[in-house]
Amino acid sequence: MTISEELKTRLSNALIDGDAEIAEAAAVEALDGGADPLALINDVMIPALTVVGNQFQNGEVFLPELMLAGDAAQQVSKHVEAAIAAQGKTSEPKGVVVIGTVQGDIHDIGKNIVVTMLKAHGFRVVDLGRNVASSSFLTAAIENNAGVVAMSSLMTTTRPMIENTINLFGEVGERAKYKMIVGGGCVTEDWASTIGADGYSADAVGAVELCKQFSQ
Ligand code: B12
Repeated sequence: MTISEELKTRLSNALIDGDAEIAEAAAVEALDGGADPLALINDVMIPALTVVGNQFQNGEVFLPELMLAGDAAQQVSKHVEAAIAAQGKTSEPKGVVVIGTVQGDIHDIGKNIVVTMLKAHGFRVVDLGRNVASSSFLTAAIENNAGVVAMSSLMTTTRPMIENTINLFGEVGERAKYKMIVGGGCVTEDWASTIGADGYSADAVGAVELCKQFSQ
């Protein structure tokens, strides 16, 4: 079902203003009304957070406002993730995916959405959380006999940690055993191919598609 323009605007404004209470209530209203959780992310949450991100970059708002918007987004995410999980219908086990946000980066809202989507599609997900060292990705991949290693980075300053991790797997002779996929706001397809990643996607649906493709 499509969300009314009024509800979209209310949710979007609440996210931009960092009003967690109104944002959460609007998200619940939309989901209860049959809104597609992925449409809420793509059509409302990401555009609203992009507005806040740009305002922050331009010095129109500061860290406290960014944090409030982040908190509001997490409240929305909680319900969106529950709705995605409720839609999960796969019983057949798929492969193992080790995932985390790279070292130095604490952004995890998008990564958590990817985790939820993967679980809903039957993958066993080893979520290492955020600020994850390259060596932790390696250890977890080996210990869990993973098929895919997925890395998220939202900042240009931490993006090199993705490359470091891929290189570390190569240095210890483990690179060929895993498909390594990348994503997050500052990652592009071109950059992903220059560092030798096996796959890139701009969103959680694409992340699931990559993992399915690599688990066949
Ligand atoms: C919310 C937010 C925060 C919150 C984070 C809360 C949290 N728990 O995540 C808080 C307030 C804590 C925060 C802190 C900071 N932030 Co901030 N933040 C944002 C903001 C507004 C939204 C990010 C977000 O959640 N987007 C929504 C999700 C759903 O989208 P997503 O993460 O991109 O994920 C989707 C896809 O990318 C993809 N995906 C994600 N991961 C993966 C992985 C794989 C493998 C695949 C295939 C796909 C995939 O699927 C997801 C779903 O579709 C962005 C602005 C923006 N435009 O993104 C700035 C932004 C990322 N932050 C920024 C900055 C600078 C910071 C701080 C350094 C600020 C400061 N001075 O302290 C700190 C970082 C501290 C640190 N060490 O990490 C900058 C980064 C600039 C840059 N290019 O390097 C941005 C871009 C804002 C800006 N325009 O300046 N931030």
